[in-house]
Amino acid sequence: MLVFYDLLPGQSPLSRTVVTIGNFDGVHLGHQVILSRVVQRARELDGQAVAITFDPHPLKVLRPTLHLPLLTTPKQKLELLAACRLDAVVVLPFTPEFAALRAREFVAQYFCERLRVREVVIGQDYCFGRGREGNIDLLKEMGVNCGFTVQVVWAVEAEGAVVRSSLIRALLRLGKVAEVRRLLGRPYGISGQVVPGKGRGAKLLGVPTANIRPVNELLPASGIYAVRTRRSAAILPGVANIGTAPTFDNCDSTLEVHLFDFAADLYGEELEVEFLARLREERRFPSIEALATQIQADIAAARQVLTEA
Ligand code: RBF
Ligand code: MG
Repeated sequence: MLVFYDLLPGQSPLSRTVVTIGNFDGVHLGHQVILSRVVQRARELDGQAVAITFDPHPLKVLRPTLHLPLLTTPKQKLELLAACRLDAVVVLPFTPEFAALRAREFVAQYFCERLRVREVVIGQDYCFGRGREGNIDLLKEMGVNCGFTVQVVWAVEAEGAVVRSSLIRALLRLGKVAEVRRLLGRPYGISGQVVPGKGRGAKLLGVPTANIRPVNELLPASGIYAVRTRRSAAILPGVANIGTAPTFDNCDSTLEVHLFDFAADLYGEELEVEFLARLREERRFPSIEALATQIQADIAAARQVLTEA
């Protein structure tokens, strides 16, 4: 998959494209339907399948006071888009100047001149351009002169609701990772580097944990989770704790993973933790022994969940 971080005037590295546009945070089931339609139409039209997306997320520029933790890092988003079999992704730097571009100018400059678009595939409620003035009607009208058709993709429902990034964020804040998995079409994953912890897990509890410094902006609610951890190509089962370990009067919240039947040193490594099920809330235990007993029960519960997952 080719990745372009801008498309300059007079430059058209692609021709005969089928294009979609969106933020694609999370690359969830709704996005996946749009993206697979783009790929399918590109194959039918003997063209190239292209997604236009933005970095940073437009709302972070347009409404900087809004707290908008993203589901995917730019790197994760590109990996997920590549897995959808797109030919190219255009990541446009979203600046205040860019935001001021009229929808018509954007379509003319990017879709028509620089991407030679033949078909635009777009989600039913997507708006773009200054003041969100660009929509399906505007695209259909411009397509007549510019020589492209427009395909509208309807919202996807799962779990009785329209699949949206905002719903997935809300479910993660409640720790509902099993529901999130059904909306994403895969488990939610947090990437990060293994950093030194207090060394207490192995010493006091007999359960060593890898402490992970997340690169993702949004962590699931605090609690204990059954997880799978990706370490390069390997997938390792385990149990994770997100929280402050209140039994020990800590204050900072951490993400720690205990990997089953695993002993190697992981410091400095890049891992991705995938959340399959929430087992319980984090609690303050009256003694270290009581916590250790509970953790053994968590390990058994997680093993059970993971054999069924
Ligand atoms: N710490 C707590 O204070 N309360 C808990 O309920 C708790 N549950 C945990 C469950 C699992 C499966 C793991 C791996 C850790 C848990 N911890 C909990 C954190 C534990 O105290 C921590 O791993 C050690 O203190 C090492 O940092
Ligand atoms: Mg640790």
